[in-house]
Amino acid sequence: MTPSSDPIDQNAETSESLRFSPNFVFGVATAAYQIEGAVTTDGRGASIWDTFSHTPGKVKNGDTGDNACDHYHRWASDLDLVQSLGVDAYRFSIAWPRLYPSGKGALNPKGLAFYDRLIDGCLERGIRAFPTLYHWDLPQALADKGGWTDRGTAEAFAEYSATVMDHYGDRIDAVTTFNEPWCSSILSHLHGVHAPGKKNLDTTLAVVHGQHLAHGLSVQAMRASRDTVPLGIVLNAQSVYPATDRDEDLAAAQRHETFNNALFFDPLFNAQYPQAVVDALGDRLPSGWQDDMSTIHQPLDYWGLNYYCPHYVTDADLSSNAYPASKAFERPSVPRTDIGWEIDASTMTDLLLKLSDQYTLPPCYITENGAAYNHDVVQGRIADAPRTEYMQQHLAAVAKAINQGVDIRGYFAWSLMDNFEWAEGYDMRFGLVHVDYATQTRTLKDSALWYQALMQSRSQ
Ligand code: IFM
Repeated sequence: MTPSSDPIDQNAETSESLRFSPNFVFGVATAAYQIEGAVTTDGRGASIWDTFSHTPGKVKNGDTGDNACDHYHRWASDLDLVQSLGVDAYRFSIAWPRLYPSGKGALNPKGLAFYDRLIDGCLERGIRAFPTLYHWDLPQALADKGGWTDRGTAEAFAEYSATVMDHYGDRIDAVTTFNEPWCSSILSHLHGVHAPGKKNLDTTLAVVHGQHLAHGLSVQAMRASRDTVPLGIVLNAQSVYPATDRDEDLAAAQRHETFNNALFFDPLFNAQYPQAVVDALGDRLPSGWQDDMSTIHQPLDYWGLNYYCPHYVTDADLSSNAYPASKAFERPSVPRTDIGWEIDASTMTDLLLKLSDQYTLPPCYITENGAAYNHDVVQGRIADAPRTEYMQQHLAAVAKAINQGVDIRGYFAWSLMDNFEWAEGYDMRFGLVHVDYATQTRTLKDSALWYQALMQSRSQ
């Protein structure tokens, strides 16, 4: 990726700090299981999310991704929508079980052909393609053999990565290995909220390590295939604050940050696990982890930040709880989106500044940002002013970070359209475009019209 080194047009007049340099990439984002549907079509294999969503009690209302937005069949008109917004790029994920129904071995030509259509469709519409390899849909066949705790899964992921680069590498603009590995390790193996719904610290640490290893092997495999496509990883780093200024809460916030952020940033960018984690949990990390550090630590062309809200935490007493012994603290009387996440855009600037101070990072893309608001369609219109306001505030926060020296090259709105919001099912709507799931009708919300106008204002 060779974006400008000056992402903000310093001379531009703007009242909202929303005028970015011409090279700044604006896009929209989605993920395969959240929109595609067609889960048994054309030879797609099952993933852990098929299994999980069909397990009673795991997803609200018993919702599944079986049909989702039926994007598998509607991809062309969905790309027309992306084009109509006037954005530069589309960030989507490739479903591993469409390419390799069993995770490895036989390649499924029909699955491969679907992403040919999608990528070529982007190119035909002048949209840059930013695929992600892993947005949580681990092939069930690999999960049955131990999933990310098994080194064979990391090796299979490298094989799949090489296939993607061999086959699509001439037509894509960047490849992200993992989307939010925190979710596919801690949220899903410690908190039990996402597939496969486990609650075990040892398993979690093995999964964290297995995914780091898979990322490193994937980067190596893709570079061996073609070394011209920019490669990166997307992290949902948390902006962590103590609930009070009590020493216990300050210490808990520090531990929380180490466990939820440094556990990812340190190995990826510094080839080590945080010393505090090694001290507290070293004997529970998979044996021989030290030998993988040089594979995990690969030079990257970019990193992506997915940002939504700050995290306030309080002490959970380390003497009787496992590290990091921190608990979420819900601040009363603060503005929140419909999913309950606190709104404070200044925390995004703070996080970007803090991380660029702590680590030597490659250029950053904001690979997701957006808000859940569940406005209804009223006479053909979705008046979602709070979403527009949220995005304006967060874009201004990005501009502020750039002005203070953080190298940020782009912003992707989450999400192009309403979709399957994981354990929340279809109740929570993050889209710029409203989806009526009964009819699959798409309607641009007011926020989409605002984003479209913002895109148009760039060329004036
Ligand atoms: O919908 C998710 C997405 O899949 C990953 N990042 C956060 C979004 C909102 O929860």
